[in-house]
Amino acid sequence: MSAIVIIPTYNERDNLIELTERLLALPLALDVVFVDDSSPDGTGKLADELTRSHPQISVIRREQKLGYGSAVIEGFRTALKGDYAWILQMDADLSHDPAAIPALIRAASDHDLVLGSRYIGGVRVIDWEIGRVLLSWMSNGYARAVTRLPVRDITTGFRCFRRQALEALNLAQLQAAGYGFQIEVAYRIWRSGGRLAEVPITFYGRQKGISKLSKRMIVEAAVLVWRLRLSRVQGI
Ligand SMILES: Nc1nc2c(ncn2[C@@H]2O[C@H](COP(=O)(O)OP(=O)(O)O)[C@@H](O)[C@H]2O)c(=O)[nH]1
Ligand SMILES: [Mg+2]
Repeated sequence: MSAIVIIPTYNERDNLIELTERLLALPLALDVVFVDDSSPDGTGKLADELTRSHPQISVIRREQKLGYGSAVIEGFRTALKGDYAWILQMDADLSHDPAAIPALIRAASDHDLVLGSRYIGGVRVIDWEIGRVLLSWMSNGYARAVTRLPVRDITTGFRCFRRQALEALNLAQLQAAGYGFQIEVAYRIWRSGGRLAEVPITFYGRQKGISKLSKRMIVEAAVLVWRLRLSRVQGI
């Protein structure tokens, strides 16, 4: 059974080749879909070039910067048109090491959503200033306390879904962007009885390019967790 990896990109040209090499070197059959929002640095064009030599790769090129969450949703919709048993999500900036993918897929054989977790069994974040690690770690504690989601890393963007879990999600209903998007998806799957697992990963701070997720998204996520807790999730 096969797997596909969804990778949203915005100005990731300097990371794309190494990421692709590492993905294609894995000892498993994997398709890859980049979702690019017309990156000014030409990421989309480079991704198109990669598709010519690698049939496993495809690219969705969107005309405007519609945001991280919307890019991942677009990837989900595309993935569900294929017959993939597992659908993965990861960042393009080499923060997520493709070498962890086999472990994520293994855990997804008996779970609906597997989180690549920086915060189980310690804290594994390399090359982030201590303030950012603390903010992320404390945000996770806060989100866990409010939502009761029983996981240590709710905001991780390195994940593997069992196909059925994504099929059951009402993608049109997802509202949050940025970090809130990760929380909302995990919450809906959990609230509808989905089984969650965490697999330890090491997270590497980006070396090339700049972060696109903003402080505003942290505030948005902080409010979202209350909305999720207080709402009765109807459907998922
Ligand atoms: N298509 C698309 N990708 C985005 C957008 N914003 C961020 N990304 C990608 O989403 C991933 C995570 O963003 P990043 O800037 O690394 O956020 P951070 O790790 O929280 O600092 C990266 O692969 C980005 O290129 C967007 O608006 N559109
Ligand atoms: Mg990043």
